Amino acid sequence: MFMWKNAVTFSEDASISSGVFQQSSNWISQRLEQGEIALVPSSQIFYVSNPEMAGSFVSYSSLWKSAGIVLQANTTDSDVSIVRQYLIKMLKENPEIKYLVRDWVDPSDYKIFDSKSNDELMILLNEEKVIPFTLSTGWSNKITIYSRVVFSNQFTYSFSQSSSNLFTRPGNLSINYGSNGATFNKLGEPTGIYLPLDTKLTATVKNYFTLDIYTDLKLGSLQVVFYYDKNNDGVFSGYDVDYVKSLEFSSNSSDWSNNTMHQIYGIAPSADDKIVQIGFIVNGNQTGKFTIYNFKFYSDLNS
Ligand SMILES: [Ca+2]
Repeated sequence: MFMWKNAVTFSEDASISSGVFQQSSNWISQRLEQGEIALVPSSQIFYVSNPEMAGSFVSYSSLWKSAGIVLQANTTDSDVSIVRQYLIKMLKENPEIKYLVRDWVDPSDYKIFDSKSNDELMILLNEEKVIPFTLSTGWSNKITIYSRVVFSNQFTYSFSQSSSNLFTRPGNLSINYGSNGATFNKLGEPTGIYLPLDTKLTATVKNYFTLDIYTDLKLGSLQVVFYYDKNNDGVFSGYDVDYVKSLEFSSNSSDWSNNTMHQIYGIAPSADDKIVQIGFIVNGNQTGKFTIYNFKFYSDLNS
């Protein structure tokens, strides 16, 4: 009874027709199997239409509290990014999560989803249903229901120790390996580490990666290069036979800031041929230190 009363109060405060929540709640309730849950902005409001589903709706607005961050007008981007990281971790580590509901009006939601963080949140969510509504003020908005996309970690490469696999350009580049990754001195020319893969990666499915970096370079860019094996001999056979596709990250586009550990995220370009090598090349003519750590590669094998 208590839950019911709270929920009704909430919907009146939000000035939103409770119909959209009811519709969302019904849609999800019809699709959740035993033991599966949906992350919703406020679980109380979702119980109203389907009280028998109590326990299947879990509020993620409490993430703010878990992250120790108070949501207020001057909440900083880095605060929001911490909360997003909590949500990402939650999505990655809890297979029972089937859906996530985004309320485009709810302030705790708005901050999390509107942030420009370069991270994997949106690749983990697949849009299933959009329910538009109009507020009493005349503003139109919507509720979006996402399903959780299940990615599996294909491999993690820590770069914490030397390996006979790795090679560099230029060839005599000195690298320090440690528990926090590989650090090399960027020369006045493109400087890179290359990782030929023991296990070839399928590029026809949806793939993404994360990589931790640390640098004192103010200018320059990091190119993550994927090498595709067109002639299918298991190695990169040169540009005239095989081909490459790359992603570029730079301090200019806020992909990193100096002297702080930063995680970059990117979607590996899809292709018909397998990925047989990955290169990490720092471009620009500035010299300085560049550290790469924990390259993690994920695939949605069902895509
Ligand atoms: Ca080849």
